[in-house]
Amino acid sequence: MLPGFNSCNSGYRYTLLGVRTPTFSRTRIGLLVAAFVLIACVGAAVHTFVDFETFSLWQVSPIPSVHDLPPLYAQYHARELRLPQQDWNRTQPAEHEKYFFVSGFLIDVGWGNAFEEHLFNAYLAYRLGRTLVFANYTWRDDGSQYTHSFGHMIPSQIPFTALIRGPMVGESWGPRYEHVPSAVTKTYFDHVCPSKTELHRREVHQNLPYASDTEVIIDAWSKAASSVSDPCIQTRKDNGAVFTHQETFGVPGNLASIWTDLISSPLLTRFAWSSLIELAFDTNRDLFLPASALADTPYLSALPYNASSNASRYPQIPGLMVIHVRKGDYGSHCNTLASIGDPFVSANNFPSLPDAFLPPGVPGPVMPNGKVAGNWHATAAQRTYYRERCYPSIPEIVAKVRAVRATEAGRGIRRLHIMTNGKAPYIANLKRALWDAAPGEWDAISSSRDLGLNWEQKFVAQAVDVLVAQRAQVLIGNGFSTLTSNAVIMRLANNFTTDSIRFW
Ligand SMILES: *[C@@H]1O[C@H](CO)[C@@H](O)[C@H](O)[C@H]1NC(C)=O
Ligand SMILES: *[C@@H]1O[C@H](CO)[C@@H](O)[C@H](O)[C@H]1NC(C)=O
Ligand SMILES: *[C@@H]1O[C@H](CO)[C@@H](O)[C@H](O)[C@H]1NC(C)=O
Ligand SMILES: *[C@@H]1O[C@H](CO)[C@@H](O)[C@H](O)[C@H]1NC(C)=O
Ligand SMILES: CC(=O)N[C@H]1CO[C@H](CO)[C@@H](O)[C@@H]1O
Repeated sequence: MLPGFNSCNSGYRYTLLGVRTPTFSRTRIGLLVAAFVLIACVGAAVHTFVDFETFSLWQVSPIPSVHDLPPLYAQYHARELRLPQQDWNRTQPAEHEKYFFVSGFLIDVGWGNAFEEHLFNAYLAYRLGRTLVFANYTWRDDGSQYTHSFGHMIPSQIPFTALIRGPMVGESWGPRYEHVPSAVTKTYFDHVCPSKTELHRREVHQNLPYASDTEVIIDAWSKAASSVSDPCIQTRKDNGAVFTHQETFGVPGNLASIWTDLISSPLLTRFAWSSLIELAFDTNRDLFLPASALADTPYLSALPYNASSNASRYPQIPGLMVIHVRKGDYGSHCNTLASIGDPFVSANNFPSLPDAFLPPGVPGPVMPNGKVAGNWHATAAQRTYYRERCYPSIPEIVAKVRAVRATEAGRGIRRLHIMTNGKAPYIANLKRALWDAAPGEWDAISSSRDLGLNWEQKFVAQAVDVLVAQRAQVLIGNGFSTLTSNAVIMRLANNFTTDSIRFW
């Protein structure tokens, strides 16, 4: 048992409006934690929720005095530097080694955007036949340890391995992919590649039509990279990201050409969440799993990583519905989306999914920012439609939950988890409305704010919600949110049925 873990669970649970699940069985978790996970849960009685979505508004109550500063995840950074594919004795790449680093990756964005971009950069490196170079999940890249965001201190950089495992962060690509090199850290890349050849996105894309298909973009990078003999390639930082919202993720149809290959690649078949994230799931799992399943379900954090990644590791949780309720900035953000005519993002706009986004009077899928669709001036009816789909009211949420429960995919739903950046009084009202609309039909209704999280987990809490969302029997997501779309990607990659993926 890791010292301190037990004691920080006592009196730990927030007042859960109507959660009737007993909180036994948490105490064993400490035994199961991988050794490198630091349990830093002193002070968990002060419950904070860190919202890492784009345009986020911090929901956090004052930082407890036992933690003057945010966590720095030092043991994860150290472990990344020890990845065995990095031979620090080298002063230059070995004969066969060729690296690729997207230097202009997005910073200061929510986890949904950061994960999405990293997945696609990893796929690009794979298609180029080059070793992926990965940096940190970065809020600020000026060498600082901490940064202020919406009045709160957060880590400036979080190692990706504090959130995820798999080939995206240096694990092996596994059987049949022995030829694919394992990713390395940016620190190692700088070590073996003191000088690099920079590719300019503007040049690589200059002959491509705006918002080209993803396969076309990859092809252009492939040609550009193969014309360089230098094993050390990075993109030019001031040219920004390779894959952007405007040209790729926000353009309906643009992911179709690579989709089948992407989801069957080890990037997703060997994907896993970090032990830290899985431990947070385990700690709170009595909110999500049916009570009858608790005894026979192994803790995620106890499963060896490479014995069961993806589909087998993260099976559907029967009886659980997850809904993603974006509040805060979305009040105005949804108006902006209506003004510019943005569509659902990424996998959320796949035509195979129910609840397609089709504003009245628009002949086909909405294209981003009017750039593809031509001039866009939202009508009053279209603005209303955007509001309903992007920022539903409590009665609209309750009605949608009820309607989805009545479908075949919603049969047997007894628990609801609300992933949200909403404030406590709002969540209390929403929970009350959901209970009142279906007396006796719920066993539990929980929210992001109800999760018991240790100090390191609080700053990566959105990933915990994605893990829950990807496993729910039914998900009702926000079609404009990349956090939702990442859960959708995982569900589709793991062969969950499309009728279990719904949107407001
Ligand atoms: C690197 O060099 C050190 C010191 O010469 C040696 O002990 C170590 O085995 C070397 N490591 C590798 C991976 O070659
Ligand atoms: C990632 O963070 C660690 C710890 O702060 C730092 O040493 C490293 O340089 C960072 N990597 C990059 C690419 O900035
Ligand atoms: C799992 O990891 C072990 C040790 O790292 C390795 O020997 C084994 O081949 C791996 N199995 C798979 C399926 O990747
Ligand atoms: C996906 O699920 C369908 C049934 O829903 C099944 O027929 C198919 O074999 C599954 N595919 C994989 C790769 O598991
Ligand atoms: C390691 C592992 O569990 N891989 C599995 C990932 O999921 C696919 C099916 O979606 C399986 O075929 C793999 O065995």
